[in-house]
Amino acid sequence: MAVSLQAAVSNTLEPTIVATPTVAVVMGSDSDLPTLKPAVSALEDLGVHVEVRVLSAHRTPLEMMDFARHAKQLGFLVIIAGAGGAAHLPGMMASLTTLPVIGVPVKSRSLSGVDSLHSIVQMPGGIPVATVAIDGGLNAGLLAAQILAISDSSLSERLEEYRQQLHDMVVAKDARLKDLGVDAYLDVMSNS
Ligand code: AIR
Repeated sequence: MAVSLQAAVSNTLEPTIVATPTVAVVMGSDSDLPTLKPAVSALEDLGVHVEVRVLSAHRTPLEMMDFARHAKQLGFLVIIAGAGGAAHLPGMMASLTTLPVIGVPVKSRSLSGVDSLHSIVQMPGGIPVATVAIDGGLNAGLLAAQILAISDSSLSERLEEYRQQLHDMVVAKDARLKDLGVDAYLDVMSNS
């Protein structure tokens, strides 16, 4: 999907120019990148343009605000925001833009991501964040693609193909399990 090139107009920071951006994948720390990588890969595999940024609601609040306020002008259509612990990034981004925001709770060391999940999912009425599972980067990417596919029929077809591949994979596993039996199937699984 071609989106025209636009520069951000910012009072506080230098404008960022993004080439044909569609989905912004933002995270509170680079330590969140492994969780967000499946979102980036899924979108790129589906031919969707992605821009990836580290923006912390607590450590770089002004940069986070600037990006969220200008995301629409920059040409983004959907924002995926991942954070862990006191994970305020998705909600704060959602409060600053009417673009759809998909929140990804990142698994934290102390509380296994339940803190992140609760911080993201319990938004007040009026400011929605579509929250996926803890470490649900892949589904965030797919959900963003499904939102874009509403107005992009070729992307919609690629998503149908992806679903068909998922279906065929499970059917093949079922046939193999029937063929090998439980013990041999588990042996093959543990050796692969
Ligand atoms: N974080 C960063 N700024 C605000 C928050 N909530 C989160 C990051 C990361 C966690 O703090 O999203 O999941 C730990 O970050 P770090 O940089 O210490 O690894």
